[in-house]
Amino acid sequence: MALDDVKISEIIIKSFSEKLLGILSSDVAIVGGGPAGLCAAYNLAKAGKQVVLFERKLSLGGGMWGGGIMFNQIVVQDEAKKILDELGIRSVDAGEGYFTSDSVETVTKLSAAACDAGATVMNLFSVEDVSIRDEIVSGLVINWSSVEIAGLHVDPVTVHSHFVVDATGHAAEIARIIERKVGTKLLTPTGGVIGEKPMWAEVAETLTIENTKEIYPHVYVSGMSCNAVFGGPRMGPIFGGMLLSGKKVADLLLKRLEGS
Ligand code: 48F
Repeated sequence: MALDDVKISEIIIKSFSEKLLGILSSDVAIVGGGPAGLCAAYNLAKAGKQVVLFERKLSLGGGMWGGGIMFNQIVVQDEAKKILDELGIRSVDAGEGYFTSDSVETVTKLSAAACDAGATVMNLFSVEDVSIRDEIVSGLVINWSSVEIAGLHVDPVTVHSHFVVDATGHAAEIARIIERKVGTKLLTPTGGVIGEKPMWAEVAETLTIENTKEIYPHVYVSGMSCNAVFGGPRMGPIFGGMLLSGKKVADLLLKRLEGS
């Protein structure tokens, strides 16, 4: 077969344009492709929902690749082991309810599961704003990460989504955008982003799951951003809470979508 360079360009441009048109409206738009966002995407797409996940970086996985201090192993507690098992991620029993798995295997199998389930992944996109109608978030404003990184003055475009998940990790970027633009109207005790507290894995893991909830009409938090928003501690390289939070936000949204 003779290869035509321009034909290759045409295939990429046409198929990507179709993909982009396909995400102009979704059931759930997830911001952040770390463990929480990926687990949410997998569970929502598996249930047949139209899911798009935006990730600023080239690769999915967020803070999971490097395990702890670049030792590429992660730890999960026994409550989360069933998620590893469901995805075929091998783990080793480290005793006393702790399990450990290879972080690269965990990221890649979680990412593959989200894609296989039907989630559309838009890497290299940054969410830089939200769209709000009648005090409900109705979509996201997106731009190429390269535009953001280069500081270019290029306007973004808007996509519609019934629900948004802020899975942006420590930065809690979507919550902070809403706080900055509409004032202290978040569904937190202060109405704003409270900010994360120092490391304390046990409390942090519990609070992450407890605070996986709606923080503004049609916006939910999942993963480490729950603790940043509600003032919980950080947890370091234990990842069960991230996976369980992703599963919880998917369950909450499935109920909302079925009721709407
Ligand atoms: O940080 P990240 O892995 O969040 P997570 O899923 O997990 C947290 C853990 O990795 C770790 C921890 C637990 O042990 O404390 O930090 O809650 O993934 C967040 C992803 O969101 C992307 C960012 O590049 C990262 O991959 N992200 C952040 N802001 C934006 C974004 C944005 N505005 N637009 C697109 N992507």
